[in-house]
Amino acid sequence: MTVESTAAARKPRRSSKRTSAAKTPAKTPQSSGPELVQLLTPEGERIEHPDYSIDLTAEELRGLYRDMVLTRRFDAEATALQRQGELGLWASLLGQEAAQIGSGRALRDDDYVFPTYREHGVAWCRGVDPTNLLGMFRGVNHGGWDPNTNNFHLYTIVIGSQTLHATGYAMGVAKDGADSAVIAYFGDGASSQGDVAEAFTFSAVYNAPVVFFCQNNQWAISEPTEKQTRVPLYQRAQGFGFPGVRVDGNDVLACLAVTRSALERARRGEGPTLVEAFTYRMGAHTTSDDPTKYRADEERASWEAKDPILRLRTYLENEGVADEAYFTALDEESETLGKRVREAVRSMPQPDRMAIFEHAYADGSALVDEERAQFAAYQASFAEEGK
Ligand SMILES: Cc1ncc(C[n+]2csc(CCOP(=O)(O)OP(=O)(O)O)c2C)c(N)n1
Ligand SMILES: [Mg+2]
Repeated sequence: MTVESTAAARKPRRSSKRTSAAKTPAKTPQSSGPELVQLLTPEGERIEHPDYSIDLTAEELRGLYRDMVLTRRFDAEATALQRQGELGLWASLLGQEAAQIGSGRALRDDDYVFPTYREHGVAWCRGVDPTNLLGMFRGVNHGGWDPNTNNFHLYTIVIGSQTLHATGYAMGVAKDGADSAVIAYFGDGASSQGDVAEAFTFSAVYNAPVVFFCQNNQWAISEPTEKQTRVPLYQRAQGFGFPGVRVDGNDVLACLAVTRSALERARRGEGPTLVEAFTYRMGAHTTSDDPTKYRADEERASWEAKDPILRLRTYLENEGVADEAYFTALDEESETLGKRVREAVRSMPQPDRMAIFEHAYADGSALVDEERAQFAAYQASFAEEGK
């Protein structure tokens, strides 16, 4: 936000009559300008940045492209499955592939990830099988994977709370003397939560090796970012005493470079960094939402021109890094993935009704035992009635 627009936003309104202009808060974020770290323009042109450089092999570049394409394909399949009644709900990551793949590929195996409910691309990078993400959305399990297998915590729906989990975990990593890092994903809306402010405070004071990766996708359901903040989100870090950086969240190279640098800083014991990945939620908040009720088609269209996958494809083609045969083979791989996901979802077994009582407490609880017994008796009553 510019100084002028901040002032405009604070100016008292002269008339009590609400005009449409008064309803629309001043625009906070800029999507370009010197503060935005970018290494690949929307036109697919490679540019340099004085603080962030990256040098990838042809294979690594193709790998990033493949990750984004397969993640988008998986996401489209999940949306379709919800529409077919196979999933109760789905939170699409459409448009956020570069932010997630770039940051996800910056991680080491021993780093630990605390995601929201939308980090399907990061899950992919961690090696969590995409079908495992769907059980919870189908309502047949309570998580779907063992977090410690891939150092990828379970999806977290309580907005912002995972930033505190990540901070506590990172403080533990530091106490262990390990040089691994922790990354917490959250959204622009979550940045308004007290949990996030507490996580910032604790991580700064304890110099915790954590990267706060905020995907500013411009919307928190129907609330635009400018209703969450008077300053660009990355600038919030300054008040807590650690660096903040805004990266083009649709530029996979920049997201990789910036996250890598923040993780290295954490490993060196220099504490947290806030990365604001400036991106856009191309789809609905979830399949239960209808964004046409609160945002204009032109907005989406303007972001389509910045599509993260198209710009990398243009670059790969222009540089001769990938040819037609490569893209055709990837299309086939995408279709195979879609088919595998469809089949896996449709054949997921019905859940064990008693499973909800498991894993609530590591050492059990008298109250949970009582509830388990009550529920078992209730279930058994149906069998009795049938006799
Ligand atoms: C503590 C809490 N408050 C409210 C909600 C309801 N809720 C679910 S998603 C959401 C918006 C989150 O927006 P943002 O942080 O920008 O993430 P995005 O969905 O855009 O990825 C809200 C308010 C919740 N899940 N948890
Ligand atoms: Mg958001």
